[in-house]
Amino acid sequence: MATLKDRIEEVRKAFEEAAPQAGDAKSVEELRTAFLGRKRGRIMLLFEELKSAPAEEKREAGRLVNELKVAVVDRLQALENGALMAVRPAREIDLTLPGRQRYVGRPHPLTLFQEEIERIFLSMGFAIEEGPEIETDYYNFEALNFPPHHPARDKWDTLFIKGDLLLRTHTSPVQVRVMERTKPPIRIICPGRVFRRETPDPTHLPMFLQVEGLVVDQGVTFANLKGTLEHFLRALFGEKVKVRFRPSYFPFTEPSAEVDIECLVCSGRDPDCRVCGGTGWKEILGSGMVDPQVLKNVNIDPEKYSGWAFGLGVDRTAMFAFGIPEMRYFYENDLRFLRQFGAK
Ligand code: 2NM
Repeated sequence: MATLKDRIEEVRKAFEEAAPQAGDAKSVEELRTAFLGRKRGRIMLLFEELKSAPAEEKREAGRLVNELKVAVVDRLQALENGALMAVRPAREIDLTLPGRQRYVGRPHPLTLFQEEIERIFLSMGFAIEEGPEIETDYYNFEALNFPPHHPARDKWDTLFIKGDLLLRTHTSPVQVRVMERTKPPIRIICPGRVFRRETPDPTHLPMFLQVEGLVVDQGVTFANLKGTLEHFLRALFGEKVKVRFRPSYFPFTEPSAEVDIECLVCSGRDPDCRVCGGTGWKEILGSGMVDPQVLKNVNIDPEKYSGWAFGLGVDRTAMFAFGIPEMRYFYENDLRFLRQFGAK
């Protein structure tokens, strides 16, 4: 009579014969049911028989059935993997094709323009300083010689936050902070976001970019202001550009001047020019000699030191330089607009 051990060997042989025939997922599954199925699987039946086997056979037969089961489970897994691998893609994959193209980012046009301005001043030995966008009334106005309730404040229509806090209307407070903590000589520019209560239109937005500059030292004169700003405007707009200074007023400078360059759109030839209004000139920046009261406010002795300062709207100037009719284009982030600037 065949022993349990013989029947284990029989099942093992049967599995080894059947396994190579299982080529797809379905036949692998059928093989699994035939040998490992919970009720009728041939290995499971061996486990049943094992229960009633005589004690002297049980030990070795038990070990053999277990070994067989582990071997069958392993082999079925391998067969299943093979069946999955055999499923071919509908089309062959062409590995020589290029990968999916990724978009390469680029600096925003206002960033490029601001950096151009920064490079010119850095080349003249200026340093770049930054400061908070939320300011106190003192740094935004009082230290700059605007007394409370003075009508000059109306020109800087302010977004107040709470109590003493407001959104800075210019980057001059950065210059006040630098003058407070630094001894002259001071040569800085302060780029950054500024905020004013404006109704948006083609040339005004409630947030825009500014660059302000400041020089404080012994013996600094209006001639230094004029020469430096002329050099800056020629570096930015071209060596041949015509520059003119016009008297003006700012609370923090005395005397003050507005600086114009010739209209690069019409060169003064179009009486109906939309950019210069037919004047032939375009205002680019405001400037002046720092008021002695401002120097006193930051503990710099105006008898010993003098200084000049300027302020320029980056957005407005970039519009003029690039011939853009709408300030909002800079902030809409339409790629058809943004892709026209900087490296291809
Ligand atoms: C301008 C025009 C003129 C200016 C003055 C100062 C400071 F801090 F020195 F007083 N900062 N910026 C200034 C002067 C700004 O913007 C149109």
